[in-house]
Amino acid sequence: MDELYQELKNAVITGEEEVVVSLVEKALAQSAPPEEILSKGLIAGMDVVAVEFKNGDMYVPEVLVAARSMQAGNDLLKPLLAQTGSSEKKSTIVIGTVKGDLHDIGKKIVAMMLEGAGFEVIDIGIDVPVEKFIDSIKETGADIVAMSALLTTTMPAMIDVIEAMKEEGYCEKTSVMVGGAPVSDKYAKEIGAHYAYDAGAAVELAKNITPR
Ligand code: B1M
Repeated sequence: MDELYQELKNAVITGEEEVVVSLVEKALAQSAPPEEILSKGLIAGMDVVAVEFKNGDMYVPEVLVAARSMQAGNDLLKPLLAQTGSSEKKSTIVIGTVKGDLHDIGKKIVAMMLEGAGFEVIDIGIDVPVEKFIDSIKETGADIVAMSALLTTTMPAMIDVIEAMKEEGYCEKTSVMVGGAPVSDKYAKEIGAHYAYDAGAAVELAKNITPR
């Protein structure tokens, strides 16, 4: 089975969606536990992608293709994991691009990489108003709220969300993570959030700031 997991991991890294799907099916046919296929095949592959992307050895299109292939495999496993109740409780992350901002691509990559790393990710889209962030935290009991902004003019919307979280009493329980091209570590500190430079760093950060 180790050989099959290695093949699956490599297929995720190279983004061969059809190969990923057929290897997941093959592993299931051989009675491999779904959580093992997820961790030793799919997540193991995305872990490599995260590191390579962070180091500049992989580029956006390759990451998107890898993440898509990982998701295709994950889609086969999801119902089985839910059915058996065998999926261990994963941290939940609500992610969105802040109000006034329509940039989607980077946020999507971050969301897919987080999902690839085993987090439960709820992507609430772009141009997300404060109330939608708060409602989503309320509904999901999110461990982390992750906000993306690509415009200098929309960065302050992150502060609005954090202020609303304080008012609603969520800041104790829910960590805040921010990112996007104009956002910096300094800015994140000023507004009381954690900062990740890119999708690989976001995965590392999320692992560090939530109990798993
Ligand atoms: Co716009 N845009 N755009 N744009 N756009 C930028 C951001 C800009 C830098 C271009 C420029 O002028 N050089 C500039 C912003 C200037 C500024 O404010 N500093 C700009 C502008 C001005 C605008 C408009 C105002 C243009 C206009 O209409 N006059 C307008 C605004 C619309 C709006 O949002 N209200 C606009 C519109 C658009 C399009 C719709 C055409 C399109 C977006 C399409 C889409 O997303 N579906 C678009 C695009 C594509 C860009 C550029 C060219 C590329 C952005 C991108 O997707 N990068 C961009 C120029 C640039 O960045 N070089 C630009 C690839 C992506 C993988 O990287 O999003 O940075 P990025 O995500 C990275 C990291 O930032 C990080 O990880 C990701 C992966 O590594 N990251 C996080 C992102 N979110 C994170 C969250 C985290 C952690 C890390 O934790 C939560």
